[in-house]
Amino acid sequence: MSVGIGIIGTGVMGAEHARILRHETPGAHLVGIFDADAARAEAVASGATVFSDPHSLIGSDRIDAIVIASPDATHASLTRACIAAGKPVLCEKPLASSAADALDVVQAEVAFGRRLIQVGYMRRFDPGYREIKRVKDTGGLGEPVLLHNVHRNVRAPEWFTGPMAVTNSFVHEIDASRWLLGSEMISAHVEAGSGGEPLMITMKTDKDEIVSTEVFVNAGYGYHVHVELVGRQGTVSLAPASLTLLNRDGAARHSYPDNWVPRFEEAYRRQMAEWISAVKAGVSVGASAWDGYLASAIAEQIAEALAGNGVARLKYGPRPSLYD
Ligand code: ISE
Repeated sequence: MSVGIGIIGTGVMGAEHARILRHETPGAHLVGIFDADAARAEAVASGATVFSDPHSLIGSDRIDAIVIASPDATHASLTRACIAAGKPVLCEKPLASSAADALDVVQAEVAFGRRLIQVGYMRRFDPGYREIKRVKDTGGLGEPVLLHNVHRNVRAPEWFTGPMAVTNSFVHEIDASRWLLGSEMISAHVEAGSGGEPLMITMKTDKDEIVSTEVFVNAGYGYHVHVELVGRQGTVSLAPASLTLLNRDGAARHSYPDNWVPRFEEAYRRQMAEWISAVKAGVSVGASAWDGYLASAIAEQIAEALAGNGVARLKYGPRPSLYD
């Protein structure tokens, strides 16, 4: 059986998900598209039905599962509509634009009684991140003590407002750090450079590990994501993600992409393939709604700390048994 997919939102990520589904994902086919900008939806549709509103797409009996890639503020209500329709959903990060809204989605899924939501924290599917996790999980570093993350964008997207460097960008490192270490974050400290960036965020985990992250969304030179895990017996880090090394004029040059789509191309592909297999098998993979809630709840508290004294004792409720 081929899974019929609907995509809501055809900006950078929605268009990329449509491309991956169409050309690189056996076992699924693109049935329908919705975007608030109908011309943009038409441009991506090429044969798929363009719906005039997201709710008729979610309700269509030709659509088995939904990808949500619309603006952050719409994620929670659309995800709840998918739960109400009993359909699996791959929702782009963040799960919601506030912790309260993300918790509301979690509660809706718990009331439904079965996991339907995967949040698009795609670093969990990146071959380099997976190798770091494998090395750590097989004891190759000894006891982990420190995780260094770097998250640099060429420039902030024009739709970035307020603390989105935390709630839209840094959420990735919250999720990746929890997943890599298998730890929960308990406190945080944040400092901003002059003019508001870069941000330097330090978190402490429930196993006393330190997680440091630089977030610099206007770094200028390229899209650059890095991570190094330090253990008592060694360290493991991502190798340069560049496809080539150019030797010229007395220098060796790796190249950087302009944004996350080429950098995480393989992660997006694997994320889609594993999501489709999980939908078929009725199981779940990747970041759950609970993981999505925690990323948003921690980000919100760090954004508040950024506007205050820089310190946060992180608070969140107990994990429902659905996510054990
Ligand atoms: C963007 O929305 C993403 O998800 C990218 O992966 C991230 O690196 C970027 O900072 C975000 O704005």
